[in-house]
Amino acid sequence: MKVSYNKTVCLMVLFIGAAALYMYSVSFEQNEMKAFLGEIQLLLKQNKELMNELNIRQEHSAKEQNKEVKEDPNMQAKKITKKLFPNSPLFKEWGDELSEEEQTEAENLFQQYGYNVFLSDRLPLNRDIPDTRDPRCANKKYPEDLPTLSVVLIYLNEALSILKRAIRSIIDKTPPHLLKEIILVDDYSTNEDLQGKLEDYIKLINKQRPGLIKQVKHAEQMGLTQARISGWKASTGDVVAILDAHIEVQAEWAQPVLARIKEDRTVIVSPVFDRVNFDTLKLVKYATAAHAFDWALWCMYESFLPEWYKETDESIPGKSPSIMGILFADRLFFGEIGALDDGMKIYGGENVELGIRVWLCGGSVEIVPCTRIAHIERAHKPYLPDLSVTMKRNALRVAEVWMDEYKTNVLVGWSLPLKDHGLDIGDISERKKLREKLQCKPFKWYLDNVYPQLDSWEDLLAYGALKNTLEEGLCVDQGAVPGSVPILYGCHYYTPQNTYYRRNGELYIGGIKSHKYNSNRCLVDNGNSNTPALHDCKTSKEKGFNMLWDFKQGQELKNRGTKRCLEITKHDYYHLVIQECTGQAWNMQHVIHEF
Ligand SMILES: [Mn+2]
Repeated sequence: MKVSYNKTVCLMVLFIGAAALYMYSVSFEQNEMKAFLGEIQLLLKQNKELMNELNIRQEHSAKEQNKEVKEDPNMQAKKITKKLFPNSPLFKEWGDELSEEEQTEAENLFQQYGYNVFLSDRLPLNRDIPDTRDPRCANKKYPEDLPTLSVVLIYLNEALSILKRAIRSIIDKTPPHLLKEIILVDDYSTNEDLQGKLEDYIKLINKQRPGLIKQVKHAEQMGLTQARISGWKASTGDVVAILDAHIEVQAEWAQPVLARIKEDRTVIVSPVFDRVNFDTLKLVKYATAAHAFDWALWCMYESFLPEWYKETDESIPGKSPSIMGILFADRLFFGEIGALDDGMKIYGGENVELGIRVWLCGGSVEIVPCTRIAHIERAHKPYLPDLSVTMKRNALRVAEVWMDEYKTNVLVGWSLPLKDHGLDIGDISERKKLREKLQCKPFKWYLDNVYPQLDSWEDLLAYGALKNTLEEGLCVDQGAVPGSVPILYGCHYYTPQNTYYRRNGELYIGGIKSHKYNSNRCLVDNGNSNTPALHDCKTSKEKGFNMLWDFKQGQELKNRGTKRCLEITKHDYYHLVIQECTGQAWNMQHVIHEF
């Protein structure tokens, strides 16, 4: 089809060319005419030759197509293979050419591990990955006599090829005199691959480098924090790196961190991660940023403080409020400041606890950009289907030990009641003793000096559902999104019905942001209609909207500017309105400070 289309185009060009030449030639003298006719003949002859060639090509092409059909039934079968798992994230951008059997195998492995084991098994252990470092990193010179490094790899049911690739990259990319040992911490894996076949690989390496790989095996699943602690306890190097096992390290990854910790043993360091896609296993470069958290203590990326940006050199270390999880520390200093909180369960919060503790108790946290580690972001984690359960509990533990008067913010962040939240946070007496012993600073110092981007919520008076005393089964709700009209709705107490009242008179509906640089949505009286409105608070302030409310628990909710009230009226059913005050009363669910 494609060939015959090309042929048609070619013929048209030749025809027009020949005709134009002919028309042109008639105005010439006869003798000259002859010469031109000769040229036309030549042109036509060439045209004929071209035609022949095109015919030959077309035939050849047809033969080729037939050949494909006849001689490679397999290939044709693949082209029409249907996607067996059209909804699986694994096959969104990968796996088009797989047979049905291969698709099933790949999908089963993906379900088991959360990343593409089928592909990993087919890639070389020492595969090349792009060097994502700032160009200045390659030119840096480091001292020869750096501290030695113990690398701890934590895993639970990791795929064998992924674990082997992590080990391979560490051995290949660390100067032998600096790499003291690699400690594999198995948090009670059950997959068979990690038994015999892994042992064989370890033997092979230890034959070349006696004692390099050590193993710590848990007899029951102890969770991420315990696994990290047991790996650290087993280590003997000057510096310990506690890593996930689904990683590959970049060139010269160890020297920048070792040099930094040699300069200052009280610095806990995180590398910069790059993302390895769980499906294609391709590397995506991540920007260098600080690590931090919101008031629910979920980790997130954060900008550095302005000083770091003034240097305009992305290869220099930057101070960070917290770490995401992977860490490097002076082995002994890590013990002196209390390692990790062993009362943490399963997953989450332990990294934030470490960050806050190190800052408050005599150390600091840094990101070292020339140390980069490629890390697979799994589609699902092996520990628990819903991590928020342990995350919430661990976060409350951090709040109780470290956050002083700001601990209520963690409850607000999780929309929990101030009293009787009903969660067992375990015994925190040892951690409180540690805080005493190390004479750590108050949490306010951390907010003021280390993480000023976090909104301290100091003036937050109340939060939770907002109900009118006339009808307590209905709650104020942010209404349709996108949209800017709050409504009354049957109480369900999820985020759309979370309201917040601040001492300055702002009233938010539909959630509160943890950071000063983010904006909430404020209740506004536009002054002329009865319909209440929700607008971005920063914009409302700039535009001078009526966004401040006088409110006392159990009393009216009155706009300071218009002197009108938020009330409810009944036509068939209750509606949320702003009108002349008739003395209706409101209650907000949880009161932080009496108001
Ligand atoms: Mn990980």
